[in-house]
Amino acid sequence: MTTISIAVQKSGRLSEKSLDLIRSCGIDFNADSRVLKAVATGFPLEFLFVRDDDIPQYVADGVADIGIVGRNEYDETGLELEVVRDLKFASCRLSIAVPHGFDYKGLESLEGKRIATSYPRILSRILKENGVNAEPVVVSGSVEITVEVGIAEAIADLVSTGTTLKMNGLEEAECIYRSSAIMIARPDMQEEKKVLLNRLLERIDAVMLARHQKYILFNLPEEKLDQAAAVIGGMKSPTVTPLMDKGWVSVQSAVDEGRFWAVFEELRRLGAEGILVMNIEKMTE
Ligand code: PRT
Ligand code: ZN
Repeated sequence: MTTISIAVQKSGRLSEKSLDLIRSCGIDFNADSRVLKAVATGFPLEFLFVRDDDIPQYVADGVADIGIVGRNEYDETGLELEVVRDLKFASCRLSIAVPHGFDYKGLESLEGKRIATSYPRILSRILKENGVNAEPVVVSGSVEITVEVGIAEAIADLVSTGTTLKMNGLEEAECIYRSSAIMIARPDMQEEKKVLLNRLLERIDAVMLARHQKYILFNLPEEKLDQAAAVIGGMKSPTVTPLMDKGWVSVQSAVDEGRFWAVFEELRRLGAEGILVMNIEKMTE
């Protein structure tokens, strides 16, 4: 039987969320065997637990068919694989940070300066696109101390909350690149494996779509139905059921999470009662 293999980070910022996503697709594995390899239950999939830096190369070499990795790690390798999904977790930005007192006015302020980074390929590309000549100083960790110790005048490092920069006396000057976890795949996968990948992607899409929606159920005076439907908007028309109470209906619909509170308040204003809100586990368009 054909199986596909997926490389995921063994331990780090991507691990839990990668595995949660796969578990939400009805695929699990025996946690005890999480050494290097594990065989999934519920889907013909094999896991490979490795360091994130190695994932793009493993996929390129065919050691794994697909992988979950930060876009930053993938872009930094310069490999050309297929990016099949943006999974939208582990979001971060690559930012230029400078010490207090550095008069930063844009990338041109970096002309002739040394910039410490773990992402020299991405940084060089952006500097080049902006016509700035600066010298990337490659360090593999603790980028934020390089200014203090005098090996660089500025840094380009990943930021999520900004706390690390502040703690090291640096100011975030400009975001130059955005990243989140992506799923990469070998471009030359066999047909049978492509079929499996598409089945997996269909499940991932259903989970990801559901994560951004809430299911809402409420009672409403029937005469307000058209207005309520306009407020909800959404993918399809809401389900409406008559109630025993004459002139009242029960309405159900999915609502975009980002608009949820605005919709909620507007429905209250229209006279909605007994509003029930539920998380959606899986969903298709
Ligand atoms: O051991 P292995 O090599 O597998 O893991 P790793 O240590 O290389 O990677 P890991 O687990 O730290 O990060 C994996 C991926 O998570 C990265 O490649 C990014 O795509 C993503 N990610 C998201 C981050 C961050 N947020 C992040 N904040 N990666 C690193 N950081 C670091 C950053 O380098 C800085 O040191 O966190 C610090 C800044 O955080 P804030 O919150 O203080 O701004
Ligand atoms: Zn790493």
